Amino acid sequence: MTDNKKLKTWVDECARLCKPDKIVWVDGSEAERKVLEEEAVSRGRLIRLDQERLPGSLYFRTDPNDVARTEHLTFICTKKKDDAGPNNNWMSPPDGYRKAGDIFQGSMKGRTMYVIPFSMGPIGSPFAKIGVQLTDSIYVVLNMRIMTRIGSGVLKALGKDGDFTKCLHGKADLNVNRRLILHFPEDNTIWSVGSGYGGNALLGKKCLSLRIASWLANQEGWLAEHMLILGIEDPKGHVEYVTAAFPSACGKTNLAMLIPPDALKKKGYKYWTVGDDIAWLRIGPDGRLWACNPENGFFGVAPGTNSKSNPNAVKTVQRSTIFTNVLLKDDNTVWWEGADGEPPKSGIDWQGKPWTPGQKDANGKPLLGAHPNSRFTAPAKNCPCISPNWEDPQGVPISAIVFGGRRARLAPLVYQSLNWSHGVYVGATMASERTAAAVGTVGEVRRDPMAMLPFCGYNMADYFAHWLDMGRKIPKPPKIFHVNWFRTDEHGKFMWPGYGENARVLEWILARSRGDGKAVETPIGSIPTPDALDMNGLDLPKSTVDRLLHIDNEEWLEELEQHKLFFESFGPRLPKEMWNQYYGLGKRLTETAVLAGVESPASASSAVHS
Ligand code: OXD
Ligand code: MN
Repeated sequence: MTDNKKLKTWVDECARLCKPDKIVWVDGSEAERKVLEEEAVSRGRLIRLDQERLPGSLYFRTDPNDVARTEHLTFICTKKKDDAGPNNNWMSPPDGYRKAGDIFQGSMKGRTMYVIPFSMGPIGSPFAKIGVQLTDSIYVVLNMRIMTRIGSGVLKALGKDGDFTKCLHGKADLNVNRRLILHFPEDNTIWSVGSGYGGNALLGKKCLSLRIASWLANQEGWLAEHMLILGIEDPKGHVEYVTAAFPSACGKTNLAMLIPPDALKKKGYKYWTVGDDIAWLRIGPDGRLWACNPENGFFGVAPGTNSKSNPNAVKTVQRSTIFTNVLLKDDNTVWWEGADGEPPKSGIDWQGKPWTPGQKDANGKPLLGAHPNSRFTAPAKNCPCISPNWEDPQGVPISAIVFGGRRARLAPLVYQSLNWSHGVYVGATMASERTAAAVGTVGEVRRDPMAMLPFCGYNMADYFAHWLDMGRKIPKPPKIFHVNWFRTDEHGKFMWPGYGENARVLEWILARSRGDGKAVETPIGSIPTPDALDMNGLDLPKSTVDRLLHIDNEEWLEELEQHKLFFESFGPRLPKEMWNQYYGLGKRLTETAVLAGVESPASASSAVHS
């Protein structure tokens, strides 16, 4: 237990509200894991998978109405509505506590309340933040064991007077009409009720490590970002690190675990995963920006994961993994759409119903064995390419920050921003097109600044100001880039092969960060000269490379209109520097558009430099 008075008082308070039959303090031991698993399996909540082929692995189905993050039920509860900003749903703190309190009231009767002390970031690291989650879900406890560092070591680090994020979670009756995910940044508190889905219920992840952490980071002078962290080791053994932010369905986990193509591998480069979803960044004593992955595992999307798209992820989930809402095969292993090999002849689908391949629903649509958002929860240490430095308490130094979206047109394969402030503008105007898999019109562009739209715990106008401010404070800032793996040709086919081939772009990015690498200046930033990307072993016509790097001033001028509308939604709170960047881009585009009347836009602006 603990001698932290604040913690004891808070646990008592929550117990009085939720009225559990029993309170269990989670110590994080192996013996405890076995007891919890046994209990969940014997009560039919979890299924033990084939222990020879998937040792230590478990299977779980969520309620069919509880399979994804519910952004419309997610709120930032600040005293002033404007502090939450137009990017968030807002509720006043008294309303939030009252509404969720009514649902929590007595909701743990007949259940156990688990107390999970957890650390985001290695325990004791200068990056680390401590949280304590109360929950009535064993599934949540078992997932938190993988995704965070939990137990007695955390209580020790918390000590008698340490502060922590108060995270109260309860399943209640899993009713979508009685579900609320509330953040009270001014109280360092999260209340989540009515959902057992990871993104809503594992409170260390999106709720603490992004929404609350972004608020704290703004106050304390650091950054909490929706970014992967990747290490690239050169043939001499020197490792450089990049972070990259992409909206969902843009291949973040795949990029984090990238395996370069053979032609590049031969040069002796090695790729190392530090994190696949969240980066906390601080200014180091050497004046560079240093990053830490606050998580301890991967909560990855299963469908589409196979030995071609992500061989390292396939190896990562071979043991000690919890699979959620995938297809359960008759041999007690798992499958999902886009997994290796043929679909099984039969199985039990994510809703617990018998399934055979080719089954259709009443409207003739194929019935999926795995939910499109089905997940694996796997320990980071399982990953064959996990960086030897991934738990370094000081983090890893960052050479480049990469922003990216899914754009069929417009954005070139890669470009480098002019400087930090322009890089912030590039991140702030980031956008992605909706895919057929998502609700909404296909191709519709959604603004998703820094991939943080669903995760920024405060007014994004202030968030942009904070990014600009950080630029003024970092003596040796990383360079900022934008990539687009998703440009298509006139037949709608991707022009860039993606996956491991993205290493070709990363090599140029690192070269540029060191001050090498050939580039052409354009109105939107610097792009590689046609010979600057190493295309060895890749059979891509030069005309395709030219099209991948083409910048159409007219299209960009249209895009600029969208930036304007987006910026206007923040009113006067938007930093002036964002408008300066907007006017600067407009000016550069119009000037080169005039020149382009004589020459093509790319050649008109081609001031080659290296
Ligand atoms: C995630 C997400 O689960 O971004 O990582 O939704
Ligand atoms: Mn994410």
